[in-house]
Amino acid sequence: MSLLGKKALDVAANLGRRRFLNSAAALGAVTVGLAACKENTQGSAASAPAAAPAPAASPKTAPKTEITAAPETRGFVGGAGSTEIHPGQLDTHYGVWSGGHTGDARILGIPSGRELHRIPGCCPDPMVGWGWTNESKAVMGTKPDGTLEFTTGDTHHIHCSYKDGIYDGKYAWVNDKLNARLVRIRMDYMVTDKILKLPHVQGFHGIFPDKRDPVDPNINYTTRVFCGQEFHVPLEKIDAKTVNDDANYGCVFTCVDAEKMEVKWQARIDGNCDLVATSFDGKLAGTNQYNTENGVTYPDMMSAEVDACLIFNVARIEQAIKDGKFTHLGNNKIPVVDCRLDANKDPKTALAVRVPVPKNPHGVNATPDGKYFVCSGKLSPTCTVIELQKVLDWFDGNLDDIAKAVVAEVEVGLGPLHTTFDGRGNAYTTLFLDSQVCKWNIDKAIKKYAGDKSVNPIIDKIDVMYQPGHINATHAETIEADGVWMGVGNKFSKDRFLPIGPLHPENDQLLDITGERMVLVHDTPVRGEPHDFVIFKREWLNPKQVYDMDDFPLAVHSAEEAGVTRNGNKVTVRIVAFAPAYEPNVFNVKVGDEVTIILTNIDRVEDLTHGFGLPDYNIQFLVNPQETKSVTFKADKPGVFWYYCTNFCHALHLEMRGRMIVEP
Ligand code: CUK
Ligand code: CUA
Ligand code: CA
Repeated sequence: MSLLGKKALDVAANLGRRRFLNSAAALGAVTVGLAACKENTQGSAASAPAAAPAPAASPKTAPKTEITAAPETRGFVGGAGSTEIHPGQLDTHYGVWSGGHTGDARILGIPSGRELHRIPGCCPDPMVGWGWTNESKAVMGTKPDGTLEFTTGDTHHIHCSYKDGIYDGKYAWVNDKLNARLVRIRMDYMVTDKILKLPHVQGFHGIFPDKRDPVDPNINYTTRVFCGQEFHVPLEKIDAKTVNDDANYGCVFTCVDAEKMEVKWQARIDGNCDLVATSFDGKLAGTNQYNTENGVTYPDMMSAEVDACLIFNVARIEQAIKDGKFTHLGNNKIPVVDCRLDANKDPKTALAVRVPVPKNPHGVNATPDGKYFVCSGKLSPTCTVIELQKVLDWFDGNLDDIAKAVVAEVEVGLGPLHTTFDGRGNAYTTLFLDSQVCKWNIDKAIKKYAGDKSVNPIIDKIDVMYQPGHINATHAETIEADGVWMGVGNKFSKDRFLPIGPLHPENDQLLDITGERMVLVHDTPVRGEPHDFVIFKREWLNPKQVYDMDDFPLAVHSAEEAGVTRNGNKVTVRIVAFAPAYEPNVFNVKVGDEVTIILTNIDRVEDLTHGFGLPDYNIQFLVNPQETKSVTFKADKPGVFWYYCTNFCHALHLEMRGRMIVEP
């Protein structure tokens, strides 16, 4: 509280139902009070923002530019069009969101904000039977007894596969921070098809696919996914000494083969990895590091005034592996290269270089023109612009000091976290503490940093509700950033929606960024906690509506193929579903049998999905048109069990059922 200005306290006293959070997300005084501590100025042109807390942990002061007004006072109507999608109309854009601690991914229509789909990955989802069917269990991974190894997850960052600098609609990847898994989603069917557990990694945070190969010009598409490790752990071996001695802890940076979903290589690093970005030429991958101190406590992690963005030379690392310059961690076969500082002092041979960035940066984002990485300051009120050609120059021995790759440090406001771009040379950075988005011009920031005091790179600021994290504009992670819509993921919604008890939704907001000034146009309540997302026009994706039966080796093609076969106490029951019936609609097994049910939906009609629920056996799943799924269980309860269709499919949907008779 001591860090809040008097005005903020006055505001707090008068807030009424706008509950004043002063401790949520607080990291202690030393972190400048990362808390929701600001009045809602939206809709009230007269009110100024609450006094900003002083950036105690930073030598910098807040920028002077304060442009804050409700959009209705701005005299500007956005050029992106209406967010209202009328009945029967389609959204113009897809939004692909991570789900956070629901462990899923989500598809939203933009600009309406309507949630269209959830794609389960690391966690079971009874809606579709994810985690119940044999096929989904095989993707998720099981223990020797056949039960799932993990049933919870925490998905943060979602990015799509590239070709020629734009999305090719093939895959999306999302990280599971909790259990260090990389989840791949097939975008043609919008289902998870592979999950990879990363060895040695805890706190798997940033991911980014590459955009082309660093060497082979013919490979102009994604073949790698880079993965960062946020938490330090003992890497060499685990014994009573190493687990207690944090001087022995370390982190790795992991490169995954995008197609095979296998680890290609890992790199030992100093410090940690937070988020990850890749260059458009395929040559560089970077990760911002907030814990260059290798600390395990707050004071440790925040002791240095300068942290870093660690940038990897992908071609050199892979050449070193070809040349046999690698070791192993543990007893797996994964090549591990040394990207620690001591081993990489000579630019001519260095595999990685550390670019200095002020205090505990969060987020690193590649500009759509391919020229820069932008790191957001978090505990410094600045964004740092790193020129990638200068980084390449350093690797070539043509830049004497890597600090010279920093070409701008622009003061944007308090608590900068993530940055996006409009393709017109402007950047948009979320300010967590200020509850604002700051629009700034990259070229002007560079000019100012070079000494031209007359330029002001700050173009606009707008209040968002409240405490924003990720931000992304249409196509902003591609070469076709078009600066039309911009999403902002706010961590707090407070008073923006009807009260629903103590757990509030979060607030994903949409802004129109076609003009000089940003316009807030839509609030979408979302179930916690989507972190990251990308938004792209619907033409870039063409999902299929009906499966191809040939893709399923177990498919039951017709009622003639349906029926029961027995092999000892293993019973296989092949069933077809076609509205509104199952064939067979009765079968017999004996107590103690191991029963496998294989179910094919032979309907070909779009949107004609059937369910399969088996009472008291805790089984439920969906089969979409032409899809086959299976479940295996032990018939341990005698009696009559009506399996029934759980998904409304027909006027006789309620009659769509059959009996499993378990004989004692
Ligand atoms: S982190 Cu969540 S707001 Cu995991 Cu991308 Cu920055
Ligand atoms: Cu099939 Cu309801
Ligand atoms: Ca630090």
